[in-house]
Amino acid sequence: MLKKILLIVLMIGLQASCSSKKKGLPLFFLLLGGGSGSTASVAASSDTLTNATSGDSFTVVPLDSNDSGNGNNNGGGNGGGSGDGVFTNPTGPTQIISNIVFKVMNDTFLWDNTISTEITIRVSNEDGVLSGINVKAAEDQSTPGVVQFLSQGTTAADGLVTIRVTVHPSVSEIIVTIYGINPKTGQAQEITGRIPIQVPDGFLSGGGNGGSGNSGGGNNNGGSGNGGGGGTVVVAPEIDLSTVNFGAVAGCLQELDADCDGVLDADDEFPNNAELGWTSRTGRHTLAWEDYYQSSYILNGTVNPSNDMDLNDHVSVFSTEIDYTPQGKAKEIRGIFTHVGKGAGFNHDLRLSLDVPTSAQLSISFTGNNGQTISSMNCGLALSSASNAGDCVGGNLTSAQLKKGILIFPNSQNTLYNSKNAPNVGGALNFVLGMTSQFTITFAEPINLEEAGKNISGGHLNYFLAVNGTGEKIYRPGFVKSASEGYDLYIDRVSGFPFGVIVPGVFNYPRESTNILDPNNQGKTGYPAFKEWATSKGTKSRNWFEQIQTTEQAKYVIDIKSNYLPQPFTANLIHSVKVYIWEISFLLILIGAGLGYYFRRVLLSRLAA
Ligand SMILES: [Ca+2]
Ligand SMILES: [Ca+2]
Ligand SMILES: [Ca+2]
Repeated sequence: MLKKILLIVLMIGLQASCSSKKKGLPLFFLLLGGGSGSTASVAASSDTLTNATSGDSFTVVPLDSNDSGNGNNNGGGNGGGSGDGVFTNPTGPTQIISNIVFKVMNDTFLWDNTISTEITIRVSNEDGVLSGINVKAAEDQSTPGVVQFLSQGTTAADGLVTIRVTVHPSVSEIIVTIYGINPKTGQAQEITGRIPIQVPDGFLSGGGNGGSGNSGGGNNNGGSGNGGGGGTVVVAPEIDLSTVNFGAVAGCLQELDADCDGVLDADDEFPNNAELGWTSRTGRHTLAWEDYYQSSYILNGTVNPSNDMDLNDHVSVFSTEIDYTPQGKAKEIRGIFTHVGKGAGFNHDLRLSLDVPTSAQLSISFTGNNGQTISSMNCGLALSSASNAGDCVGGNLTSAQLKKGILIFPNSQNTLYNSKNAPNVGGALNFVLGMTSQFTITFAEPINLEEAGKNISGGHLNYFLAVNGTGEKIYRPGFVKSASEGYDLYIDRVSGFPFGVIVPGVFNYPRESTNILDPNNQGKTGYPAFKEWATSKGTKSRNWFEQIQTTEQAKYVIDIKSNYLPQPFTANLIHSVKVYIWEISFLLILIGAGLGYYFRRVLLSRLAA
């Protein structure tokens, strides 16, 4: 029962940190020590950096001592081999030496205000590498004081495991925990430590931190004195963990892992289903597009005269959830999208492309802004050349059809009831809520979604906009590169402008024909730090959308938040919590932190018992 309470509290915490608030200072802002408009990126603490470089990152935490050796800890990893029988000789404590090196992640992928990186860990003991070791990644920075499970993996025959994590940009450190047994004493214990995933720009003496080269474009001293804000670099730590007197927990400790799938009950969202381990949730975000692409202008290095960079041509509020197997493969994707903006003359279809080697069952339904299910969706497409199996009705889609694109919203004129929600500066907003689309994609076989940057960039899936009039398909940064030169085709090479962005929470997007970049520094943008974010390729001013706007700046954006949030369409999935109860969430978070600690100790003592 405690676990249920804890899960709910954790989800509230997640929601609070991912969503925009109706009032008050956003939590994200508090985390950044903000309030004054600071836009500095977040780096790991100096203690964590020092410990990582000196090899002192990890410590052994003995679990409660009334252990009995537990009988079943034979085998499992070369080290544990002769485990039992040694209990009578409780000699040495577990010792650890950690050696950490950092690989700089490709900075092209720092878009969308989400940090996505990987942690590789190799575990060995005095007898050689250890396979079958459960390695878990968690974080406690997105909601202070609450430890949130992220992902886990199991070391393979070579002692290696790689865990991909996707976190809020306020998260600069990951808690890595491995469970095992001291074969000398039979005592259960964990080895745990904090590992940096964001380090100060220039921290790595060997250089290599890409970034740099703010692509000229003339005067790029982004407006309104955002004091300095040295950037951070996202790193992928590689950890060599050498231990003495540490071995794998062999077999299944069913008291701790009811379905024996290797995901401990404390982290298992499907504790009685060995096929599934956990669910990752994006929380509420906004997906906003610029629809006038015309690649030829960009290739020629000439500013595109028709691209007004107002990022309001197609806007939807959404959240997604992905169920993972205990091996970290995706089994099911659920999404809910509500159309809110169409500051465009063109019409568009919004699609999701999945590059996977399996088929999937798609179910999809639509709801009107009157709350009624739309029994027969008008499936007149904006771009008929992009039409695909399953459009508007669902069904079984082959691998090739999944790659061609699942239709989330047909024809944007229809899904926003012929409205735009995009007045010019000074114009009145007569807000009309668009239709809501809800879908479930269940893969025939669980798949590795994160493989080779195919399906996820910046922590989000590969959505694209199909545009009538130009016949173009527009992608977010991170997915499509020039074959010859390797640059990202959906980042304007002149200005650094991305053609699609995902912003945490509900985004008050620019008014019609208001250039969010404000290229001539005329102060005609609601987001003066956007330019620094774009020209630094996302390494600086990651919270450009959270700045407190002056009255003058607010004239250039559309107040979608206060129109959208009271609506019943919250773009939250079933497991999430509505945003307007966030006011009570601080209290619950405090309670949750206490309960979480208590519950964890109970579990750990049961492991040892
Ligand atoms: Ca389990
Ligand atoms: Ca399970
Ligand atoms: Ca527009």
